[in-house]
Amino acid sequence: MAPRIVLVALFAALFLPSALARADNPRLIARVGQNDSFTISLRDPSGNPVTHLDPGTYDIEVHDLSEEHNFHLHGPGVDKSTSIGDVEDAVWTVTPTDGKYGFECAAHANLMNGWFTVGQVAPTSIAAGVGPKRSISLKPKTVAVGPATITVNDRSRVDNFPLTGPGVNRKTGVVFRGQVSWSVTLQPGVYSYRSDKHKALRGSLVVTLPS
Ligand SMILES: [Cu+2]
Repeated sequence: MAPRIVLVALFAALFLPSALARADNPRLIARVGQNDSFTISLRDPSGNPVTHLDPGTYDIEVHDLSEEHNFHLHGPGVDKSTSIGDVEDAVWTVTPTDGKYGFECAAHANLMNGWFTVGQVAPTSIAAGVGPKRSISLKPKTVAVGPATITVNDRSRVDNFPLTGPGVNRKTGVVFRGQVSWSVTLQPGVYSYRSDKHKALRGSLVVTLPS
């Protein structure tokens, strides 16, 4: 081989594989603190918010646009963060697997956050009940965001089980007795349940971001 070809081959061996691998990964765009606003997002190249991903390797283009905020992404096998106090652009290559992922600004996690699922995520089981006497219940009272199956045992002819909260508004009938199962997607926030006939029969369910 002529020396020049060897050099080109060597150069290609050193630099091309990573460049090519990077170009092949689907790209996502993370953005936080545009014009120092309290905004945070993770979007696909078309601009749609990421709600679900297939397992695999992704390049995340991170634009931390403010010194007040940062972008923290976490979930199974992934824990990446820009720093508060810096404006920075970065590309993170990450390989999420089945599970729930969250992102937030560490300084304002309650205001600036988001979440998505990757691959297969088993629904959280929640058991709820009303009656037979004047009682109402739901367990567990704190769960993480995502798919959930709520099984309601309605054992009362005089009370029902209504559940309301972000994206959910379901109820059993007052006279109805029996078991029903609701498939829902729980968002961060507080959900409440309260019998339509006896307002004292009530409680709440707290839904948290992925830990
Ligand atoms: Cu912030």
